[in-house]
Amino acid sequence: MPYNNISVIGLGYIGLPTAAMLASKAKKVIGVDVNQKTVDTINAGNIHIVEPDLDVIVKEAVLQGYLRAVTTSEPADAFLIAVPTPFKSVKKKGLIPQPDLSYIEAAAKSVARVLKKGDLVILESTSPVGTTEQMASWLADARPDLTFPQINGESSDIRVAYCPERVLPGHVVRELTENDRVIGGMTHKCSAAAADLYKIFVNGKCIVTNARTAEMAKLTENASRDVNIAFANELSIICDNLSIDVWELISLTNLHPRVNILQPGPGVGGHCIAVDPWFIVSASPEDSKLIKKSREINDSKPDWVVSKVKLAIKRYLGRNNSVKPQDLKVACYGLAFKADINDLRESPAVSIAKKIIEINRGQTLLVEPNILEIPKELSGGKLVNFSEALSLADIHLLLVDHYSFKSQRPSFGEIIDTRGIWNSNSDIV
Ligand code: SAJ
Repeated sequence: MPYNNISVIGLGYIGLPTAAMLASKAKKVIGVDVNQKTVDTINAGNIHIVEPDLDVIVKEAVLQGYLRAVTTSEPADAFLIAVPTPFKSVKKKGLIPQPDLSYIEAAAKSVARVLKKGDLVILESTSPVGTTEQMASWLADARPDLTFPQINGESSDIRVAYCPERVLPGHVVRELTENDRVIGGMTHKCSAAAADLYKIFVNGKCIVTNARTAEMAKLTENASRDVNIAFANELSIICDNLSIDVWELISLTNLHPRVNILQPGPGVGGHCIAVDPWFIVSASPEDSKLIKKSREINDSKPDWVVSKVKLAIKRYLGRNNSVKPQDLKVACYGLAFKADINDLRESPAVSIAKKIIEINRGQTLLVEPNILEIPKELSGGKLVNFSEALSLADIHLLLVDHYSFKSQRPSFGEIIDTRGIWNSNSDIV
């Protein structure tokens, strides 16, 4: 199947780069997004997200007429759905978050209107096991005139597959082409059709399985990282109790050829690792003990960091009788959810900074070199640059290991380093 007209539904962090890569291979791509502003931005050859090298590819694709954005679905040969799958907010503490598939349902219904015999529909959104089958049944309900693989198997009019993205924010353009892809068709022909589509821009291997295994593979990748980070976070608390430098400890243990521990931090942020493991837990609550515990360990790390700051404040004021609590300056270094990006969504650093602003009677200084304005929820703090914070603050709280923070460590005051870049055993670059 040549796939000359491809539609990508959802032009966010995954959909837009994928649309741009397809368009860069001289395919006519129609990007669909419900947000008119996003659509206008892309049609003007610009991008609404920060991702290295993507701006140039999108501009070129729009200028050459290969990429066009719209707000409602149009006919195409293949449809790639890359919309968000958040979880529903939990009303009571202790309840397991449940996935919210409403964006996929809306996307499926909008695609169903323009489907024709021979089309391929791929779900890319990170989803609980069984979502591809659910999506196929939404499509079938909306289009009784077409046949689908869940009933008609290999002879169906429409091919349906699940293919998760695995790209790392900040490296999306490279990883989209280089990473291997797991392709889970609802039938063999569905898998083959989807593999043909990805081969347009993927240089990595396209490995075929069934839809449920592909869904679980994506959740497992992120849950594996979450569990490993939880182990590192648990170690960091134990090491703090025992006066051991956890970063030195991990670097030493990782010298063992079969040990590879990840890094502790102030908690796990972003919209993937902190969310996806819940899709496994909610499907199998009794049997996901380790995955659930890891989520809880990582989610509780920000509170532990705040308790360390409270202790540091007490210590500092105890040592410096002349400093009044209202004169104390606490600096939070970094607000993004991880190093060298400007994305503050679901960032543990933001939730910690917010609590520091609440508990600190003096001024809270916020350092985030990748943003120009602080979010509303942190309006009680003051955005300053790195050197101002180093020279003004009494308490220095390192939350994100941005490259620029590695050049200098504070020379006075209390230091709480949640990323291990200022601890005495780390090198200053
Ligand atoms: N983190 C640590 N310690 C570590 C590594 C990460 O505390 O050793 C924290 C980060 O600071 C951040 C969070 O974890 O707050 C998540 O960061 P990340 O770099 O682990 O992952 P994401 O969310 O940027 O991207 C992940 C990736 N998944 C895996 O590496 C298994 C990416 O490949 C996925 O495509 C992406 O989730 C996704 O979209 O699901």
